Amino acid sequence: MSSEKTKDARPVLALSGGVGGAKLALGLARVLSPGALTVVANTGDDFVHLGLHIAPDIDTLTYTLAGIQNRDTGWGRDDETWSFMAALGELGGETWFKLGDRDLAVHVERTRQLREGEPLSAITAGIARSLGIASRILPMTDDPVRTRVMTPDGPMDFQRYFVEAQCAPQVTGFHFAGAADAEPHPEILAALGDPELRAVIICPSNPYISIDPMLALPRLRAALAACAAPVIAISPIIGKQAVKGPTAKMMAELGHAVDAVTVAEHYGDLIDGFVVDTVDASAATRIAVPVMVRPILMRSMSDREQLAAAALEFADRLTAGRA
Ligand code: FO1
Repeated sequence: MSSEKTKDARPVLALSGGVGGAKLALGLARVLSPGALTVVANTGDDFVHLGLHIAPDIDTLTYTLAGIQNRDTGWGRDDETWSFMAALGELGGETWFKLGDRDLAVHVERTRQLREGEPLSAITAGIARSLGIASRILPMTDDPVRTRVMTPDGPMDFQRYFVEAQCAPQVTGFHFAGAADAEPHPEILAALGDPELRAVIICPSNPYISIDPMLALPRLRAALAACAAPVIAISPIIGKQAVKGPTAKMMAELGHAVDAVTVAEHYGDLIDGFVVDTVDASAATRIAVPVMVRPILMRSMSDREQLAAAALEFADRLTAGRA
């Protein structure tokens, strides 16, 4: 897009879940000066599987920012082979959660380092460095937080709900075990308090299962509420449909209208601006904060870059309007 010379070096903080959020994170990384972007990753989806610590959203962000994500699934690595899964299946092992051969290396190495006492954030930074990523990827916390999905039949561990049950059970709510006592990573709090911070971008991730686990950390939520920089969220809903995943299904099951307005209301006072798709232009009058209306579906790299640049310009306009 723009040449290196014109790229903005002011720091930007993005909050992101997996696939949908990672697309915009990549757009932000590409329009900003190298190193200007810090992405906070949801770790509520993390779990221990086959003895390995799996961190799906960290890995989706890492692979996407490194340009080596699996383009068919959105999660996992490109050029993947599945010999390990096939061999595990022959032994009658658990195959409901697919770990590719190349992806496996990350889980094995992460688990080894965690056992040696390294914090998840340092391990994540090391993996990102090895893959040549200039942006910083920060787990929301180094403490364990686990998302549980409430259903009429009782609580379910997140990945059992999401992958094994393919989001079929009705949801009645969510619980983020450990969140109340978890400390946000100190660099997140430092970034939110930095007077130079240009913007906070809430990526078009699922508000309930990708962004809420972060907002459930009391000190992170308070720091976001107190942040001087504009906080801009991008809608994960276009019309009455989620761009990806179960967001629309969850909204309906929770008794909310399935539209962008519900997402803006969900974030409430935490956001200073909201970006909706052109098909939702008429919703703008029902949203309590300034709204930018533009295409938000990210099919191409240029879509990712243009949406990222537009969200940052929107933030700059809000900052200028405050002066
Ligand atoms: N998602 C699936 O739908 N099926 C899988 O078998 C699967 C395996 C998997 C392995 C590693 C990884 O990092 C992610 C993986 N995901 C899989 C994605 C995933 O767990 C979810 O998309 C996220 O947790 C939701 O953001």
